[in-house]
Amino acid sequence: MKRISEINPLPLYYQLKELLREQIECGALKPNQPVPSERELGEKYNISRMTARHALSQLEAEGFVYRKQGKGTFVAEPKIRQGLLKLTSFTEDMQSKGMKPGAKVVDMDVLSEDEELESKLGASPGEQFVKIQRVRTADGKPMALETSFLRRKFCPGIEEMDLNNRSLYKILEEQYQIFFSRAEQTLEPKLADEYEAQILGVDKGKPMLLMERTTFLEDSSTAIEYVRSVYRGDRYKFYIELTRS
Ligand code: 16G
Repeated sequence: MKRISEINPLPLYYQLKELLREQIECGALKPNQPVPSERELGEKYNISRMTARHALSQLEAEGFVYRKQGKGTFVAEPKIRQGLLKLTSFTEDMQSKGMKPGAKVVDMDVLSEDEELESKLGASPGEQFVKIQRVRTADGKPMALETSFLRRKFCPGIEEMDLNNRSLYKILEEQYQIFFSRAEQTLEPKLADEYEAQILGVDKGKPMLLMERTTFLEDSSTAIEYVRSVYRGDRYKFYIELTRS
């Protein structure tokens, strides 16, 4: 058994947190299995309950465990490991992982006279945009809040369609013959605001990942879609392969 040591210069709570994290990552502690209580951890590793509590709350903040009121602390499901190199849709991403994709429309609107969108999408002054905001789910659980803005002249009438539990990219391809070829995307951390927290079922202030994507047609220069997606930090990790040439 690995020990927690006073001689180790790392704080005790940190040593315990790392030890538990290793047990979770190697599968010794399985998803949805209870984590030993503060008292049990205190006795087992000869540390105070306060130290054990600190370690558990750090693990919770990093998305490795979750708490159930009055029931204790449990191991969280492993995060979804999402590659960043391919231009894929949420539906394709989830299906490739054997999960059932879902979408719930929470807002749909037609906008115009929006200078920010005009400049992000290289649109003409006064052009109309369709705003589609959806909560994306995997196996019924909320994962992300996606807010897409489409140039309406390329997909007129899309605002009348029922986009619940449907793939937007599939609709764009099949009904509007819009085939994307590339996208520019950024990724940055953010904290959940009240709205995102409530709609995604997390606490306000939890870490999230904000992705912004601009998606272009096959000619590579006509932008059609600008998206802001807020992913749950406790459910996602993004990866990218680097080569040294
Ligand atoms: C992805 C895209 C989003 C797109 C959506 C379509 C980001 C960062 N990326 O989530 O731009 O609108 O897929 O998915 O949000 P769908 O075809 O399943 O509706």
